[in-house]
Amino acid sequence: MSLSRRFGAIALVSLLAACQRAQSARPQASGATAVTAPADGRVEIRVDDQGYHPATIRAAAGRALTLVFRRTDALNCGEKVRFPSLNNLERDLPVGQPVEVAVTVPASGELAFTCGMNMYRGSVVVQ
Ligand SMILES: [Cu+2]
Repeated sequence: MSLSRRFGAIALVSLLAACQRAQSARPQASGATAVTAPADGRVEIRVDDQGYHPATIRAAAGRALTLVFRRTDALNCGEKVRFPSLNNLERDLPVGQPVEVAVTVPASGELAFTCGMNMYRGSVVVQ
């Protein structure tokens, strides 16, 4: 195994460990992290080793929202955010740099987003 491949493997293992810590630390019922989208449609979402804050955004069907993801540190596996129902739309989240994703609230149900490994989860939920 080459040196760079070995470093890659170590990085992957530490990312998986971060994901698993986040899962085990997550409270069973976390209604506290839900917000209603503000009038201007901009929703700031912090990404840390516990996942997305808020993890649930309530908004009216058909509204245009701007989700502004800000990853607080490199010690978590939130380096990518992905929207499975938007044809797997994916954005990199550099640490400390806000990344805006424009979305439209679906007609019903929810618009889910996850980290690259599908372990951090959040969603925009129709009000
Ligand atoms: Cu992950």
